[in-house]
Amino acid sequence: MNPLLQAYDAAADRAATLHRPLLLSHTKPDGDAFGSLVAARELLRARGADPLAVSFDPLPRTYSVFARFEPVGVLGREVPLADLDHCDGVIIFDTGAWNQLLPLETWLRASALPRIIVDHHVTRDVPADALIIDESAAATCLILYHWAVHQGWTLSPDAAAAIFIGIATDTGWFAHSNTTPDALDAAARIAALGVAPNDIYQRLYQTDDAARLRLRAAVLSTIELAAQDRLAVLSVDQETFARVGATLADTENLINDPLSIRSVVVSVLLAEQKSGPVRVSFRSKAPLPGLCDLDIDVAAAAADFGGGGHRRAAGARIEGALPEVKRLVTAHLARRIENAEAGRRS
Ligand SMILES: [Mn+2]
Repeated sequence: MNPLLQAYDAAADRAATLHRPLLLSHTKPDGDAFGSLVAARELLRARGADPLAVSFDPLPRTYSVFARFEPVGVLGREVPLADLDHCDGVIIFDTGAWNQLLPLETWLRASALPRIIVDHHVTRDVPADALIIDESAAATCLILYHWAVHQGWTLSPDAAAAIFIGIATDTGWFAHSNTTPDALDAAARIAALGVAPNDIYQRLYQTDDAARLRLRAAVLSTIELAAQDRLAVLSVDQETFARVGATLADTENLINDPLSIRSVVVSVLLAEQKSGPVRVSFRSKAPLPGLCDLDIDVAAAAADFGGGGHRRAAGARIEGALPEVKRLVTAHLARRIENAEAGRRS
């Protein structure tokens, strides 16, 4: 039997024993994280459970598309830590890495509750009793879709819409290199259930306020090119956030803009936080004959700074002042690109 199907069954058996599973995802949650939490809550409720979906951070303004669903409580706000005592299991979506679960790391490490992880990332160090891992899946929501279909669980309209959002956002609206026939097929089937793609698109991408566009203008003006224009580096400091009235969450997707330059193969965005390390995101283009002759693994680059992610999309948190971190990261990526270039020529 296909090991993935075995994993679906084993995780479903585990989940069936849980009356009040705690549903978690990563810090700085994205569309796939919220989508997984909303959809899993719906699916498990329909199985008779009473799941508690919790987010470490409030819904970012860029994801107001989720405001139409029952809210996901924020840990320490709507959901006090004591509420977690009533849970009898933990299901973690879209991450398996301790450094993305920091607000509950101590609690989770001390917990004896059964733990299920559903994820599509390569980087993973959190142990679990049941795992559904599909690194080839475009989104955790896509795994959730296949899991539900395999188990014969019906998708409610909210579950279907949440899954669509997760797939659509993780693939950059079906444009990134993870846009597989499988992702398109699932999206088509979900659309056939009554989820209108244009409704989702408008709610996702046409609801910004002016501050976000001003932030985009400010961040794009910081662009620096290195490594024979193959590397683009953007940065944003706290002064800029304050001036345009935007927050860290508003930087979402800005990192993709420099990839519109023909010569650029890697894009980096550095964001200064109010306190703590600089948040650094990495993106790389897929090789394409005549257009992109390099294949840069940004997950490996991020790992060199203690981060992780996917081959074409990764992130890290790096201690230090913004200009210093920028120099460090620029030099590191430039070296990787030059090494890849040298390897290609030899
Ligand atoms: Mn994801």
